[in-house]
Amino acid sequence: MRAEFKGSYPSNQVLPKCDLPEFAFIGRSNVGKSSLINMLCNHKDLAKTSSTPGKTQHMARFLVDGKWYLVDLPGYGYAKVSKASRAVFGELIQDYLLEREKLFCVFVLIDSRLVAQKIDLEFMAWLGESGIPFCIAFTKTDKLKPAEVLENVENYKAKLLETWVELPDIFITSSPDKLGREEILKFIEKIRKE
Ligand SMILES: Nc1nc2c(ncn2[C@@H]2O[C@H](COP(=O)(O)OP(=O)(O)OP(=O)(O)O)[C@@H](O)[C@H]2O)c(=O)[nH]1
Ligand SMILES: [Mg+2]
Repeated sequence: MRAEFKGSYPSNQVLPKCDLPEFAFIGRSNVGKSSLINMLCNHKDLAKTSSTPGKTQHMARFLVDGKWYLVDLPGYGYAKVSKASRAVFGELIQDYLLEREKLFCVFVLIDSRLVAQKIDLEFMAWLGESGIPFCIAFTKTDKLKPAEVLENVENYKAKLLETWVELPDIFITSSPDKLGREEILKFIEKIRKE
């Protein structure tokens, strides 16, 4: 697998049009989006990571094998939130998600250590209302015991089933342990070929 950085963009308006499939990574600041992209690409610092939340402010695109893109989006829930509903998840994020024609699937990243957070549930509800396909990747599972991961994921599913009829595809990941890499890459391959 060969991944190359293709550019960083401050708004959806300046993002070049493209005909290749895109897979975007999104979630609260510091949840591990950039780390997961690096892990998938087998690359230590392709996407910039940081222990300070809010590191990724622009969207960055990485071309994989010349055939498809991984998109690293800024985190939500960190920058001060405007009252205008349009700005809840950031203008850049909403413009991109609503307008991108070749967006095949959004990976919503959830910190496996936390109980379901309102902002994530609202974000997924918004994706559903907007007809944007998504799946969930639980991050940082290396920080928990296996039994705790299972318990938290089961609780999360139960929470989702309070409002959703069906569960999305779910991936259990750890960036340092490379957990979930094969599963996610297989999933992307499958969607690309559909
Ligand atoms: N132990 C562990 N730490 C992780 C994992 N994923 C990310 N981290 C750490 O969490 C911090 C944030 O990771 P990033 O990948 O920069 O998070 P992000 O979601 O891109 O953050 P923003 O760009 O600020 O929204 C860094 O210190 C990472 O090393 C993981 O799976 N396990
Ligand atoms: Mg980031």
